Amino acid sequence: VSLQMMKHAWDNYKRYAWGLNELKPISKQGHSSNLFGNIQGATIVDALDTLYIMEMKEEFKEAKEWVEKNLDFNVNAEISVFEVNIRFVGGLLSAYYLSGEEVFRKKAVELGEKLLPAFSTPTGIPWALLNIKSGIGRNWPWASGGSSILAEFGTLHLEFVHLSHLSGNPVFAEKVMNIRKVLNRLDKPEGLYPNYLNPSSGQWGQHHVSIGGLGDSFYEYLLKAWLMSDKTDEEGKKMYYDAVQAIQTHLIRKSSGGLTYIAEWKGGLLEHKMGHLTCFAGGMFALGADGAPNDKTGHHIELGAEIARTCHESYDRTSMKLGPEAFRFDGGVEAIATRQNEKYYILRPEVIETYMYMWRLTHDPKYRQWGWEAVEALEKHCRVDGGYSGIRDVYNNHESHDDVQQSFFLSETLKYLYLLFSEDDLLPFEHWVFNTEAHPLPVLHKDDGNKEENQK
Ligand code: DMJ
Repeated sequence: VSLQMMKHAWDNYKRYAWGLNELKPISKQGHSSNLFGNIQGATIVDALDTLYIMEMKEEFKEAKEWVEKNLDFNVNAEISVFEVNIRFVGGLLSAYYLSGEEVFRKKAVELGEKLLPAFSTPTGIPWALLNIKSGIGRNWPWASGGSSILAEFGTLHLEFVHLSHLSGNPVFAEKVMNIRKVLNRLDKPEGLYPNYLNPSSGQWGQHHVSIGGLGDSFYEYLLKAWLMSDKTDEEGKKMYYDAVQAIQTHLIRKSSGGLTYIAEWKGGLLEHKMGHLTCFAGGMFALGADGAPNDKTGHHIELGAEIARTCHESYDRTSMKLGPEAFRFDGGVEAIATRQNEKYYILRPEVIETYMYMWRLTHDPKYRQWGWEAVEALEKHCRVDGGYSGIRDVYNNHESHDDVQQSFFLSETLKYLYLLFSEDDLLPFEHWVFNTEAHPLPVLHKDDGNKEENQK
């Protein structure tokens, strides 16, 4: 089924928005997001590995030809360093590792080089935004006193380690190792990492902590850096399990109805709200269970299972059976959005992502059932003639479509669905780690280096 869904999403993108970043499936035209500046083709690059994995060979070939002929980074564009890294660099790296086609490696390294000027700050903590022609960077005007964002500068590690590996140039890995160094020098309030860090002063901005937006994939990349290093990156491992310990103590709560959730922390006070984005953490806890210190493996799996259940409830308590952007545990509600501007669903993957990890790690059939419920809801409410669209209010009985087919729907949501219903030996966790945009990157096995040494 996810294959049919991918075909529908791809064919319509191709028909109405080929070469542009994303598709507007209702108005049947291109959608350009300013996150990628003038860089074009986000959907193509994000979808490459999904096409490959689903064995959509013709489509993969067309996509590859587009990359060869048209993907151009010599543009005057201000881009989001984070978004371009996770979608474009990540997408190109996976396409290279899966297909072995040199063009993807070349483009990934070329783009990585374009991103390097973002690190020219007094601390080496990169800017959020970068003009890839002039090399001038800056931060989001709304971010606490000129701060960089934890989830943005903390979500470069996996890709940059691979860029060094593939190019032979250590500079990429050095840049991300320095980010760790800066973080390790700082005092952390209650062991937590605030979402904001000023790249000039090296001091935290506002003490807001989140495992959802602005924080999320920083934690994910600590764990995955350790896994991707074949469990040799002890620093990443320690930072991950220490952070999870603090998250458990200060952020994780149980509602009176028995639902475990992860709250947000603002200068010591809890906001009892959980974002759709936060739902990825169920899968993360389960993935990290194996290495948990002090015999806590079972506990981490259980935590993952509880988060999965809570996020499933957030879907089940809507009329469309698709989850809202954020749901609350206060004012007499549990796992329900109370504010109008938190009721939308934009084809995000995190809940299905967690089902996929929970399925692989426990084989409890309920995760496939829950995934199937999501498929039915997507088909019923998000599928339109011209592709798939987000929904403005999942509690309404009538769809109001937002008219955007997000590129992560093809790279993540459909890929995780496909994996949920595949055998475990398709991209097995011992050999592959998924970047935060669901692009698989190979584990760098300890003996790989030796093999290369021997070949030289
Ligand atoms: C994706 O770009 C990535 O999953 C990112 O980590 C969070 N936001 C979107 C999907 O919701």
